[in-house]
Amino acid sequence: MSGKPVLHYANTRGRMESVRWLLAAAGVEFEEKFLEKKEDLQKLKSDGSLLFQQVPMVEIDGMKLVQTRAILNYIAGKYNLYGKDLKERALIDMYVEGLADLYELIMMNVVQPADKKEEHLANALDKAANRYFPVFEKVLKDHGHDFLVGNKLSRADVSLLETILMVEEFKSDALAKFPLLQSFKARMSNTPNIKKFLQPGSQRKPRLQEKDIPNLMAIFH
Ligand code: GSN
Repeated sequence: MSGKPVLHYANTRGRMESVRWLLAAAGVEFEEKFLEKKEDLQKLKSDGSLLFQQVPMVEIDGMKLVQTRAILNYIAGKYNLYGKDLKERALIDMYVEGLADLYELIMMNVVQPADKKEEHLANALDKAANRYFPVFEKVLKDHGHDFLVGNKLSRADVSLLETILMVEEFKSDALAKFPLLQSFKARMSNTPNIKKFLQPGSQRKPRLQEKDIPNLMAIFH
């Protein structure tokens, strides 16, 4: 046993990517076991590894954790990325949940029917520009520190960077009107652990393409 966490999921972003991000930001090395076909998922199900017969599943500290949020909460707590008290944790939770809503909206664009894709994307980008990004621009301004909560890195900062980069994949100038988010992005991208994760060859996964969907459907449905 190497002692490293082992991530069980398909070789795609999906629900596991935020787990990869959080571990990488915490400087934790991890292994991945990729499900390549339905039988791989079936095997995990039949050997009792999946509490709800679903992945993501992460083997860590002798546990087989499932449910994405539970996994993220555990990693954030373990690696001190979850605030210093309940109030900081509440702020972090609000920021992370808001970002998760935006992330999911953008992520779902790939599965929209062809005649709805453009409208769906326009709505998602409008929400980014007019609902979510202004919130974080203001938080950075009012809070006055390099980080969203307290004066140290938290999982909220990691989620914000992950989400910004995802939005920029669809609209490269999405931060044009948000100078503090621009400097946040530059600063965060240059912290050693994250810088490493952003380099080619890391365990970060590429944006999901329409051509990848049939493979995933074959595993999960
Ligand atoms: O967030 C979570 O981990 C759960 N609330 C949902 C997990 C989930 O939906 N897993 C899917 C694959 S990821 N796709 O979106 C899954 O394991 N499906 C297989 C099945 O038999 O349900």
